[in-house]
Amino acid sequence: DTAGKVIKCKAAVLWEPGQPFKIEEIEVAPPKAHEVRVKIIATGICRSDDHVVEGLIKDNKYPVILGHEGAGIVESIGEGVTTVKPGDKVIPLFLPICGECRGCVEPKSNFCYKSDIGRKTGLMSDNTSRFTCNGKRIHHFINTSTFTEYTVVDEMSVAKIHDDAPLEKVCMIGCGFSTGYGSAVNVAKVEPGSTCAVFGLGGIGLSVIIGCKVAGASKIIAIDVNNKKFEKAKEFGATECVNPKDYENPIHEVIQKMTNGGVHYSFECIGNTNIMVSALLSSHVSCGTAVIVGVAPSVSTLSFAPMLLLTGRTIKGALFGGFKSKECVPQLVSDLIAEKFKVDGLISHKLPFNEINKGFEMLRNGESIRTVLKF
Ligand code: PAD
Ligand code: ZN
Repeated sequence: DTAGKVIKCKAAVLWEPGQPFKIEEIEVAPPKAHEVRVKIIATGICRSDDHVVEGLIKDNKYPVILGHEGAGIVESIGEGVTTVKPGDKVIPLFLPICGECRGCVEPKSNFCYKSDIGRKTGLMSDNTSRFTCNGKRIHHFINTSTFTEYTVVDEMSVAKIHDDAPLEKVCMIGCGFSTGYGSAVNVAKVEPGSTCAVFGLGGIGLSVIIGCKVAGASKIIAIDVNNKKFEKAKEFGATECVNPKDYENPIHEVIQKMTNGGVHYSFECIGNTNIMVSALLSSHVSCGTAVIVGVAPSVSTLSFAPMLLLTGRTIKGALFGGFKSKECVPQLVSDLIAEKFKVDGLISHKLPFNEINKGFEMLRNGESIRTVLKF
């Protein structure tokens, strides 16, 4: 029994930006009050992790254990924890739900003020870390840290899921699937018969396509500079695929022409501010909505003529597809078990955890959609 004791285990530590991950033996302290220690069984690799490796997220703390798309089993719980117990299958939540802040009490908001996304402390909510390596403190990452055999999360950052959940698949619900799918069904609120354009066909963009299709869109235009992504996009429901490199005109002109005046809904799933403006320009002049999903470098800004909005366009964005995580994740998992949607096609590769650097290499060179690391 490991409850109450320090656990020594393997983790992928990022000592500083621009470096490969190093598999290290770390110590994981027991959970304090209102905290949960989780044995991670599987974790996906998301581009947001890579943004931190590249140093694009200003003020992120290093050394750090990244990873936020995981699934696992509760090993032990701290005092006062009531929503999970040892042995439960769980998904860590990079966007917590404290249930009390202004973000949580607003029915239309899913952004909890206790999230570490804006604050970037790299710590638990009591401002300390549960990880050490060779006597050095290692930081947490956005309330999750799943690139480790064991992690500790605040109770507000973990959801109990169905006992039958296949953990190697449902980890996709921890980020990629929910973010993309929710961007279509919750944030844009795509309607039957509407037209959509999806920029960037990684795990996020493909999940947007799944959402657009479920919502009954009549046209789903998939856009990527890598032709290898088109086969999957069509499989998920794209009606047309466009590579901007095949055209001399700017991509928004191509989309405007293809749709006789712009799409109802466009989605930026890359993290490129130029493409964010392209997405806005691709939307219908007076009733189009552009949804920003990609995470741009934190020092960047958007610039476009206000007249683009005055004619009636909308630009909006959301984290985690607008889902209130702790309430919605268990339902999404149950829906997956009931085969209301599939995530299998999103997972292009599976690797043992210690090959994490290979997984990131495949993301960077465009070979993979999602790689799931197995412990
Ligand atoms: P990914 O790298 O797997 O996919 C991005 C795709 O964009 C790739 O297929 C690229 O080929 C393509 N691409 C790159 N440049 C261009 C271009 N100029 N024009 C067209 N296509 C291009 O990433 P992902 O799907 O894991 O993540 C996508 C973004 O979403 C990324 O910025 C990530 O940080 C962000 C994200 N946001 C949230 C959220 O809550 N809002 C959650 C998770 C990820
Ligand atoms: Zn992610």
